[in-house]
Parts: sequence; structure tokens; C-alpha cells
Amino acid sequence: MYLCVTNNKNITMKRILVTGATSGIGRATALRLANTDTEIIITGRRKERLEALKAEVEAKGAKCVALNFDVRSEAECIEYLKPLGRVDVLVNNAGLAAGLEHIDKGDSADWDAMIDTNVKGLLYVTKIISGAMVEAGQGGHIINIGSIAGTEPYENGAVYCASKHAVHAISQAMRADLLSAGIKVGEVRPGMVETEFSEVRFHGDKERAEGVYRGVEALQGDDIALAIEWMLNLPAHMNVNDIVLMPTCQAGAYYTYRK
Ligand code: NDP
Ligand code: 8X3
Repeated sequence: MYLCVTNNKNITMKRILVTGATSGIGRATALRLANTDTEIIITGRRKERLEALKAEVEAKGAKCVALNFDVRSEAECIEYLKPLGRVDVLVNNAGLAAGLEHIDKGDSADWDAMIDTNVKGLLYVTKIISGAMVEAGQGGHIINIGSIAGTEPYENGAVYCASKHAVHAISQAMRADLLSAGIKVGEVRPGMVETEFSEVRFHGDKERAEGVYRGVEALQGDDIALAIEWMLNLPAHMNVNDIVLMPTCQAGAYYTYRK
């Protein structure tokens, strides 16, 4: 792995923080990046899952630190992340969609959950981690998980789409903010990935969630992890600003071909 720092120094252990690693894309990323040269720091609210993943990551020869907290709380972000100091890589993945309905039927608790997690949580984490990167003066790499919803707003998805539009804007602006510190900022914007995303969106309704992936070959979490790994492995002078990934059966937020 090239290492994602601008000065190309040989650092023996790469420290990689993945938020929202108890499921889906975050879990797959933690596992894909785990090897004898990495320390993987995983976060999430479900403690048992974190502990189980820690064992899997360690079985691949990596060091692992499991941090059990809620990114919606700035106080918890500070308590758990400040002591880490500098990490080489941050993957800002924790996020969710809650609900799928017209704006007049929307539930404000769902809106709060999406904005507090996808936007404010990402900001809290980024402030702490980018701050440590800037202070250490060794560069770094931050990858935000956006979405095709970040440029293609769709019916019934106003607030989720708005939250991912925010991630898209934040990614572009923070790339400029962190430019002089040699910190790479990239965004991965997936289409349909088969994870717990839809089950969470439909508040635990598994049957409805399964319907989202019926008749299609959706992307899997590890497909996104593969792209993240590729981005991290590029030479120090190369950065992927933004990458859109979709299953072959999908052409955009409004076009999916189902068999
Ligand atoms: P999952 O539901 O499978 O995973 C979401 C992860 O985020 C879980 O580990 C969850 O952990 C964590 N998380 C959610 N809320 C919080 C919180 N308040 N504090 C800490 N961790 C939290 O979904 P995906 O893997 O699909 O989603 C990952 C990211 O990918 C999200 O940002 C999503 O918007 C984005 N995305 C997903 C797509 C898809 O089709 N699946 C497409 C485009 C983007 P826990 O519940 O344990 O806290
Ligand atoms: C997840 C993809 O199209 O369900 O961000 O919003 S979509």
C-alpha cells in the first residue's frame, strides 16, 4: 500500500479509522484493509458486532481498536476520537436513510436522524481527525461516503438526498481547506449497495427491504471497499476527488433495470 501521505515516508503501521463498521460498506472496508501492516479503528453503536468484527480483523493479522459510540454526539466523538491522535486514513462512512415518503408525510424524527448522522456526525468526526492530521504535518487521506443521492434528488427522498448533497459539498470544500496540509480528500458515491441500508430506511421491515434488491444484482459492500482500497493505493501525487459506482443494472437514481 502506498500510504496516502504526501511525503512518501515509510511508515510501518498504517492507522485507518472506519466509522460505521458494524455493517455493510464500513464492515467490508475494515475487513478488506486489514493486514499485518494496518491498525484498523472501527466504530459503531452496536457493541457486540464491533467486538465480533474486531476478532475478524485481528485474525487477518491487523491491530484493531473498537470504539463504541454515537457519531451524533459531538461530546462522544471528542471523548473517543481525540485520544487517537493522528491517523493516516479516515473513512467517513457512518450514515443512514430513515423513511421514504413525500415531504408532507415525513417524520421529523427521521429527518433529525439523517441530518444529525450524515451531516453533523461526519463534521464532528472530520474536525477532530483532520485537526490531528494538520497538527502532525504529515498529510493524510479522508474518504467520505456520499451517494448518487448527493447529485440526483428523487421523489420521497428529500431529506436523505439533502444530507448527501451536503456530504458532496463538504467533500469539495474540505478538499480546498486541507489542500495546503497535503491531505487528500475523496468521495465515493455509490448507487444501490445491498446492505442493511434499506432495512434501516424502512424501520426494520425486512420484506420491504428485500424488495429493493429483487430482480437486480446490486453492488455488495466489498465492491465499495475495493474502490476505497484502490483510491488509498494510488501514488502520493494522485487523488481521486469523486467516484460514482453503480451496479450494471442501474443507470442513475431514476433508472434501474429489473428482471
Ligand atoms: P448499513 O446500515 O449496513 O451500515 C450503516 C453503518 O453506519 C452501521 O455500521 C451503523 O452502525 C453506522 N451508523 C449509523 N448511524 C450511526 C450513528 N449514529 N453513530 C455511529 N454509527 C452509525 O448501511 P450501508 O453500509 O449501506 O451505509 C454506509 C454508508 O453508505 C452510509 O453513509 C450510506 O448513506 C451510504 N450509502 C449506501 C448506499 C446503499 O445503497 N447501501 C448507497 C450510497 C451510499 P450502528 O448501527 O452499529 O451504529
Ligand atoms: C443510497 C442510494 O439511491 O437509495 O444512497 O439513495 S439511494
